[in-house]
Amino acid sequence: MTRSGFVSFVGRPNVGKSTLTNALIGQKIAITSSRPQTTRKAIRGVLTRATGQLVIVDLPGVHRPRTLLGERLNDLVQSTLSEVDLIAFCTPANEKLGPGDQRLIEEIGKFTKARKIAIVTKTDSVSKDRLLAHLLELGQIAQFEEIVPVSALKGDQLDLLAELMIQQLPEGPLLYPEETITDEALEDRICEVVREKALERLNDELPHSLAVTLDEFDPEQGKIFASVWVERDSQKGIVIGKAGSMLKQIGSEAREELNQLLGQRIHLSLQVRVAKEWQRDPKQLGKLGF
Ligand SMILES: Nc1nc2c(ncn2[C@@H]2O[C@H](COP(=O)(O)OP(=O)(O)OP(=O)(O)O)[C@@H](O)[C@H]2O)c(=O)[nH]1
Ligand SMILES: [Mg+2]
Repeated sequence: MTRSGFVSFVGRPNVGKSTLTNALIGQKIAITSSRPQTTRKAIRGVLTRATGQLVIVDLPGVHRPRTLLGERLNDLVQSTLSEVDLIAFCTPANEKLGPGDQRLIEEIGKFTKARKIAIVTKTDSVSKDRLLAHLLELGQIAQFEEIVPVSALKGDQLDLLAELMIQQLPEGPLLYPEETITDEALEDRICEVVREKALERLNDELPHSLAVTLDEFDPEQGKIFASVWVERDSQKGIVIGKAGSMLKQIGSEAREELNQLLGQRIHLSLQVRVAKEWQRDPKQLGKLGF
């Protein structure tokens, strides 16, 4: 008999949830970056093993919302947590457990239907002693079925984590065909690749102000037309850069990855557009897919 069900990864922004999702699935399905608040939707990855099937739901990092977008993302986290079988609280080994973690652990406790485990991420970035102290402290502040230290970067303990998570699931048949890795639409993945490249290139508040939409995708011709949205006119110039240099760089990095994703040489055309204060405007949010 196999086990199957859903686990969601929750934690503060930037703790490595999406990197871990990709490492477990063995393919990049979620974009990642060194900037907090990279993930903006629930991304599902499917992991099938002899013992069962685990659907990983990677979520946006939980933070105090300062915009309508932030509120919507927190709502998304709440509604997802009410549906999953297992909640995996993620906390990085190289940061002290703080009030943000404490609050989140309390929040998670409200979802009584789900079992809870803790994942300590980025173990490669600390000494053994520090990791041990972190694990002990975590064990003291809350009750988890398991506490698993991992490094997505080094691939440490990933097999063990996958198996432990499956063991927490109810018995049941596979939910997706065995070869499935994600149910993300190709169109959405394309937009996310472009956003990822822009995120790492841009500074200050700009990463938060970015959104990407697809205007046209012609797989036969290998042509992609996408829009990079910013919130203010002044940001438009920054994204375009001197004589278009910034946008060119973002475009060429995105194209390289899209060539691989689509398995063909593609032509990518990016346009920078302004959606005034879109993170706070319900109408604009709707237009951008939130
Ligand atoms: N050293 C180290 N860094 C890691 C590891 N996993 C993730 N990171 C880095 O941590 C940063 C954040 O990673 P993400 O996976 O985007 O984090 P996230 O939790 O999904 O962030 P949000 O989507 O903003 O909530 C990136 O710079 C990653 O390269 C790891 O195992 N070791
Ligand atoms: Mg993420």
